[in-house]
Amino acid sequence: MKMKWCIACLCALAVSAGVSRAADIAWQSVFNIDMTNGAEDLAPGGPILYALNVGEDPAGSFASVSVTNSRETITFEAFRQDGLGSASGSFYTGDGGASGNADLDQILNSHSWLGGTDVNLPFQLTDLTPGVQYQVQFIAAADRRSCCRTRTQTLDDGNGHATDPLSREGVGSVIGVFTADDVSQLVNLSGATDPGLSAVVVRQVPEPAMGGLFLLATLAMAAKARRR
Ligand SMILES: [Ca+2]
Repeated sequence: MKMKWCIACLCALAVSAGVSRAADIAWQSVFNIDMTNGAEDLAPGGPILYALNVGEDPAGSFASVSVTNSRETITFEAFRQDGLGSASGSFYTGDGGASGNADLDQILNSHSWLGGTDVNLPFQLTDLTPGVQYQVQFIAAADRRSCCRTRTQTLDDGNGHATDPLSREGVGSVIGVFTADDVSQLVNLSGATDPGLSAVVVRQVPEPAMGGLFLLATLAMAAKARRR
């Protein structure tokens, strides 16, 4: 596994009490990735720490996939973790999914999941700097097959702050902001059946000088989400 993939770790089998410390996460409203201009729904922010194409095979043809929107290009590194189910195929596009961006479609066509009923998948964001404010965007397992499209997954910080359910067929996404209190941050992903993820983007919250621009972009996205 390349080092840059080690900065985030899906600890599927166990998370000991010693690494479960986590700061409070302020979650925004859950929304679905737009099916015409989906790349614009990759949230703007400060410098990117890492972006993961969760479920993609690092040894395969899509080890690195870059998505360009009107603001920037974000490079997603393929990421899989032992202990989780992982698959790349046509889970999103095979049954009518289309984000309007072929690269984002590729990212949505792979996901990792923890199999079972009412299971809890602990996701560790690592390589953080204590005291720094981060923004994390999660995109749920994208899966529009008849077997699985109605499944949902919910994220929480372990401190009582949970999102609304993220849709698999939506595809659901959510943005959270937290100030790191350690070098890692635990996020729990839970669901009635096989909760999973397609992608994660971790970036810093912009410096104050950029705050006005960031605020405008965030407000525009929030307004867009409300219209859906
Ligand atoms: Ca993926």
